[in-house]
Amino acid sequence: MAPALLVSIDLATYSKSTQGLQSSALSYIGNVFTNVTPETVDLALTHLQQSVGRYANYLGVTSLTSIDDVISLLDAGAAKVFVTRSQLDELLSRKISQDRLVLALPGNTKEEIINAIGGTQVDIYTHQVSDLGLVEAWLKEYGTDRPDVFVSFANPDMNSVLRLSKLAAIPVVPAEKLTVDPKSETSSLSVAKLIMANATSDRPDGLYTTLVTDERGVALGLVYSSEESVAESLRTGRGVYQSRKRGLWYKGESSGDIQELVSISLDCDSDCLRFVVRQKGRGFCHLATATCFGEYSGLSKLQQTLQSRKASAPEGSYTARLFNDAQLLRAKILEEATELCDAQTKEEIAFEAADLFYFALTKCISAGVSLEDVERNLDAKSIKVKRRKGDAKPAFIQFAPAQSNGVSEKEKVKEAASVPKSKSDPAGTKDGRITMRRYITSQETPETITSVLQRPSQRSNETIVNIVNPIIHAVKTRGDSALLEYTHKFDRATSLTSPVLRAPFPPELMKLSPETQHAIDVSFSNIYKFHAAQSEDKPLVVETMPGVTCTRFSRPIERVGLYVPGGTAVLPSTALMLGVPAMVAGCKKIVLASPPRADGSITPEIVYVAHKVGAEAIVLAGGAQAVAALAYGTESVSKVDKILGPGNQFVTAAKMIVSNDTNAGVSIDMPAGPSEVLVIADETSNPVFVASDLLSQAEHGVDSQVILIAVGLNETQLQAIENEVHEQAMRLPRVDIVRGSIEHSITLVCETMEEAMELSNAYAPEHLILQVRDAESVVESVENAGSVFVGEWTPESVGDYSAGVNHSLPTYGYAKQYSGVNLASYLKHITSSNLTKEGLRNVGGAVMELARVEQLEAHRRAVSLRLGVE
Ligand SMILES: *[C@@H]1O[C@H](CO)[C@@H](O)[C@H](O)[C@H]1NC(C)=O
Ligand SMILES: *[C@@H]1O[C@H](CO)[C@@H](O)[C@H](O)[C@H]1NC(C)=O
Ligand SMILES: *[C@@H]1O[C@H](CO)[C@@H](O)[C@H](O)[C@H]1NC(C)=O
Ligand SMILES: *[C@@H]1O[C@H](CO)[C@@H](O)[C@H](O)[C@H]1NC(C)=O
Ligand SMILES: *[C@@H]1O[C@H](CO)[C@@H](O)[C@H](O)[C@H]1NC(C)=O
Ligand SMILES: CC(=O)N[C@H]1CO[C@H](CO)[C@@H](O)[C@@H]1O
Repeated sequence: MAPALLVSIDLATYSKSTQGLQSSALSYIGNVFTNVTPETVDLALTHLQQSVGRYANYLGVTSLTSIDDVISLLDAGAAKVFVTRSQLDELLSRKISQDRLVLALPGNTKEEIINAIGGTQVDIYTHQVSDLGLVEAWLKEYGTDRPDVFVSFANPDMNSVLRLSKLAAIPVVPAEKLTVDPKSETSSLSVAKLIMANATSDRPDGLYTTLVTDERGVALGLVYSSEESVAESLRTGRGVYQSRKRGLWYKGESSGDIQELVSISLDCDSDCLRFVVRQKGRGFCHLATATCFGEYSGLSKLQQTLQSRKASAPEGSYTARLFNDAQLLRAKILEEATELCDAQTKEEIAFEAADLFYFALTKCISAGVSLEDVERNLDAKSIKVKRRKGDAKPAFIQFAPAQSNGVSEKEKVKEAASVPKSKSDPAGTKDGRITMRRYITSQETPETITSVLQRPSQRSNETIVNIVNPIIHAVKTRGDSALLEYTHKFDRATSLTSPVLRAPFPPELMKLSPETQHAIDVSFSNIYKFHAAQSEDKPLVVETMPGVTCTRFSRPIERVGLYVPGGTAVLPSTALMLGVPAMVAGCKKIVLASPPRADGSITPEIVYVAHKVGAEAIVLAGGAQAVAALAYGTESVSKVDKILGPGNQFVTAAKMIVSNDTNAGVSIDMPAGPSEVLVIADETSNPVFVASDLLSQAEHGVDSQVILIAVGLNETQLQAIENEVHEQAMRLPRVDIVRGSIEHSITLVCETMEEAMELSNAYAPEHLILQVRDAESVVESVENAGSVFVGEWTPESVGDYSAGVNHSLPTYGYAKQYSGVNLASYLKHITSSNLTKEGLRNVGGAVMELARVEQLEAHRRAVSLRLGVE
């Protein structure tokens, strides 16, 4: 947008007043011209620094000014610099945009003008014009489709300036010749008249449509102006308009909601004015809202809220804490910045960026910096011409190891795989078919087979630990309030006011269809039976020597916390698998934790299970924050002694961390990873069943891995299974997730059952399905597996839900060291010994000898004194 008028000032004069032009009414026009000599370059740089973003600076330099100085001036924020022809050529060759340059003509003869114009598209400045007719003729000839033409006058009188204004030339007029006082003597030029010289009205009443905005450009309302009201506005420095009924309208004169004028400008075709103002009082609208289109939204609204909180924050409010606790604010900004870096989906990124803006703006407002200041700064940076290198400071490079966005190449693949695939994504497909990669073991090296059996890489735990640690710390130190904050944030359950739902649970929170309730009851009863059978009805008693009785008896772990994940699936079965054994074991206090839905509620199935297993409470939280609450306790969450249950990587990391903290005094069930299944099939297997088992695991999540070991199958038989996988997958509602997990899933073709079991034991699957001849006998060679499903009539899903075995199983190869959740997971075994005098005599000699060898004399004497020997 070409300016209507440049106010020419003498830098030396204006720089004497510290405020420069800012205190002058002329700043409302927003365009200043000043001459810079090689001697005043520094002065000009200072001037730019103070005014950039407030008004546009046009600078005229002399032929002696160096190119480097011109570039520095542009870099410091000069809107345009008026230069000589040779400077222009040099600057263009240095890749300075011609939009930032104006060619100053050496003279004003016809030849000089024509020569200068020849072929160039750069703006023109013609200096000290005295022959107005010549310039006028020339402007008319060129029409309006030409670069901007700036004109200064040998004798700037109202008539000359207006004549060129009307031809859309841009007059450059010395400040001392201009006036904003309509009553001043006639030798001065009225700024209002000059601005309005080229304005047009498309209205019968001749008024000018006027848009009023705030400094951020948010529309406050629509009004009308006349040349008179514009003049009054400039004179008073306030928003003054023309009311269609009441004449001149000094906005806020009666209500007190006045406006400080910031700038006045015309739109591209000069038929609409824009007033930028600082609104005072309650707002622009007569309804006392910020704008005539309602209240502010977005960043403007946030700024308004923070500013009012700063003025009078409710005591104890979070914002007040942030204003008063610089350390907390610093930590939040760093935390949110990290979370933004780690965000992946559009929703996550918007969510995290909003959080970061919130804390960043809090920092600004607390220091008296406004959004307007920030945006001025952005604008100033946007017109820099020297490139910033943009590298990160060394202290921050460590947060982004090796690759960009802090994610290593390997992790990138993994992260990408965590996003459900779209229909058009080739992931997991080959020639349009959903298919697992196939390896024939006899044709591959053992190293290849080992490497394809690797689980998909987990995101390095350091990253996760760095995210999880502050969460645990916050919940540990701030209890409920931190727990709620994270739940509001991560689960969007912003309406939640208490993090705990206590028993007895209201019946309306566990309303289920009769079918669902029956299914849960059946599963409950089977799981109960199987786990009750695992209990030892009487202690183990062994007399190891005459009179030496050793006993082992069990006691339930008193307080257990059961984590039931939320997320993409509703998991009442997990609540059953964790809760029933706890109940059978006789744990005194059972607490469930599960992330609430966005409305703050918990699925009724889980509440019902909690009720059936006699849980004391449900903690309405998920993730690391729930684990921390269970481990340390909060005002309303009871501390527990052991935390069990599956979860995502954050839950897993949090469990590892709290179990490692001796102050927490809490243990965990086992390390966990994404779910997995390994199916062994031979020629007796039914391809339909095999494919269905593979897919029932693949639909858990894109992280899941499924493996097929095909024993002695020929091409026809392999094809049959692959066809089924593709066809059944395509009919699944969760086909997009299936594609993601199939992408890192494989088929191994081998010759013998022995080889198949060797591969399976090396992999140590969470679920092992044996669809082979005489499956029962194969179980004997199972060394490592979470749970085994024997024969073609035993799909994995029965174990997942209702058969009775638990489904909380070791994944990620941990089946080599750990058992799945079982009754023993909820028990401690205590031993006791009880000797008769006779017994001590029998065993005493051995004790005394070993105590002597270990030089623990008091140990020895505890026996010798009792036996009266030396
Ligand atoms: C992180 O990895 C290290 C080394 O691989 C391991 O010792 C540690 O237990 C892991 N920590 C967590 C929280 O998974
Ligand atoms: C466990 O605690 C020790 C000592 O506090 C620490 O060095 C170690 O890194 C911790 N391990 C995990 C997995 O957090
Ligand atoms: C694969 O084996 C089946 C059953 O023994 C047989 O019917 C089929 O012809 C074989 N296919 C090939 C390609 O050898
Ligand atoms: C689950 O429970 C059973 C029986 O309680 C237990 O033996 C096993 O270790 C756990 N995992 C499996 C394989 O079901
Ligand atoms: C020790 O065991 C014996 C036999 O098992 C029993 O008679 C006796 O009461 C026990 N003594 C104590 C102190 O428990
Ligand atoms: C009233 C008037 O002179 N309007 C002119 C203002 O300038 C534009 C070009 O920028 C012309 O198109 C108008 O005719």
